[in-house]
Amino acid sequence: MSWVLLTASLVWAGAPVDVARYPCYRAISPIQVDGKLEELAWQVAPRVGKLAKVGQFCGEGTPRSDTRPRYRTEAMMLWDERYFYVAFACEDRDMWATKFDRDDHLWEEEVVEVFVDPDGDGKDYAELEVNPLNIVVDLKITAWPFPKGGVKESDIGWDIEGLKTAVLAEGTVARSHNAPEREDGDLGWTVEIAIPWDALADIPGAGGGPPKPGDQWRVNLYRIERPRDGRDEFLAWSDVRFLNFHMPRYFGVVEFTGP
Ligand SMILES: [Ca+2]
Ligand SMILES: [Ca+2]
Ligand SMILES: [Ca+2]
Repeated sequence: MSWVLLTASLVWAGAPVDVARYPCYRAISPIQVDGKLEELAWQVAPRVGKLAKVGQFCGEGTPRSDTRPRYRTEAMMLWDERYFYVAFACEDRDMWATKFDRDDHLWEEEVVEVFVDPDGDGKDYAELEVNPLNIVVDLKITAWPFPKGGVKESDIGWDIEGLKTAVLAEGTVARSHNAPEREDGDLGWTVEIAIPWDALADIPGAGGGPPKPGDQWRVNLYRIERPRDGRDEFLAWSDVRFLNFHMPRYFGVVEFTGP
């Protein structure tokens, strides 16, 4: 094998160097999924850093200097033997949702999203979305291979068995586009999620069960914010380069740490 080919295959096997990385601590205290991020474990968990706008090549000319979103979004992750925990804290002056049922197409409105590719193959992964009313949509996704990306197949009938989610809204969530609650000035919403490891065994390539300390999984965290007076904003933890969340090559690297 030539050096060029060898180098190319090494790069291909791992994550690109410029994706986000995160040390996921093992929870040092029990997590109660109630939307309140008051547990000691959350207090000591690292923040991922603020989510930023995606869309370098979105075709609408969003310049890279303009990645700052309208509102702050912070996120954290934790794990234990049973669950992968994700928390979001979303500043939002105007929370709204008009979809009220499991597996509604929440991505058409305001959501936070978690994509989990357990074996990091850049092909099969789980997608979970939660809206400000704590409604959930979950899907099993197969993406087109890099560089095309995008959804090749999706199974919205798949549900994450044993999933726990909670939202704490500070303010009022408007339930229609013109509800008076859209004008009353909100503070934001926090989301607390527990995904059972066992449920992720349904993803092709996943081994099932919890990771071992030192394991690295590919994960991305997103938010969609749709203001009344401005452009919709698509935010990511690990920049996916395109206005397409389904670019698993650019998901972040989450390393699960011991003890
Ligand atoms: Ca809690
Ligand atoms: Ca909003
Ligand atoms: Ca589902």
